[in-house]
Amino acid sequence: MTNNHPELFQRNRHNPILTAADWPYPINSVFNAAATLMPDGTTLLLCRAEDRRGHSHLCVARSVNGFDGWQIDPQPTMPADIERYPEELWGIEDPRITFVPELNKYAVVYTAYSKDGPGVALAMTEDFHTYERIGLIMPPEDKDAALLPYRIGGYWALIHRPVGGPRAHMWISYSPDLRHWGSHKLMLEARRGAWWDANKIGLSPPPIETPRGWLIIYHGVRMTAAGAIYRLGLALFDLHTPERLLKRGDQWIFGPEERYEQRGDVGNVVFPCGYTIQPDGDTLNLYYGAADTSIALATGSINNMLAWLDENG
Ligand code: BMA
Repeated sequence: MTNNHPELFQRNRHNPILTAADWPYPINSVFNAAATLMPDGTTLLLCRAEDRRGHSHLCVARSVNGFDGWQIDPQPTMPADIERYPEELWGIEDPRITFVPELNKYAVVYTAYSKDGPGVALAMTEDFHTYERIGLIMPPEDKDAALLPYRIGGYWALIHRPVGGPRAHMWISYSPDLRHWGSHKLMLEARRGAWWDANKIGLSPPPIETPRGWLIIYHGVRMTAAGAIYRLGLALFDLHTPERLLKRGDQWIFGPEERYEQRGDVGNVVFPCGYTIQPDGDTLNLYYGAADTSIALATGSINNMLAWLDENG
């Protein structure tokens, strides 16, 4: 099938916008960053930085315009806390930020890499300086998780991607207190066979709330003889019953095309963990890890994504 639509995302001409060379201390790579707009309009990225042991920690970078002039914390903002949280033994990765108005705090959901595999951990913060860990909320193997910003029917909701068998799907679970999780529901299944999103999918950035539903950008992993290709697709879910799928796109909408996406520690990977929305309420800045090596930015329109789903869903 040909691309009979204009591209939904435009890459920033400064891409990649952050690399290890920008870092104030030695690291191997920086990628898969969570994002949020602070009350003063500053863009905050909570970046996954990987050291030369291969272990990751999180580090804050701030920018007034969201693409350059980054102020990077002089040391790791959130290192793994192995003493108190042994499940963080091999580092912490791939954060997603959700601002939670009821608590007036940001929820940071991240991957804790334990010796039994990756699990989902949660920490709360007000300022991105100090973090109050809640600990592991989904045991291994589970990752690609984000919290919804408010309770649904009285319960907090977490989207995540457990791995139980040969295929890995997106699930949603509910909690009265952010600590105890249940009412697990299958949300979106990986397809089979030749599909771009066969066998393994996962949530990319946190869901985007729109009047028509939760718009979800998810990644699909296509295994080929030359390795995996990580690409992005769209799906829309009911606002009040988020496990209810309304529309799913058949084609991927964004994939590795530029050199910095195709080459790096893990080539052919675009992996967004965060976005910000510009003051017009429609323009989305999508921050993505490129080839597990650097951070890049692409910009799109929420309305155009919804219109694309109407035509291609
Ligand atoms: C996935 C993720 C990411 C990474 C990607 C490609 O499993 O957990 O951390 O960007 O693999 O290596």
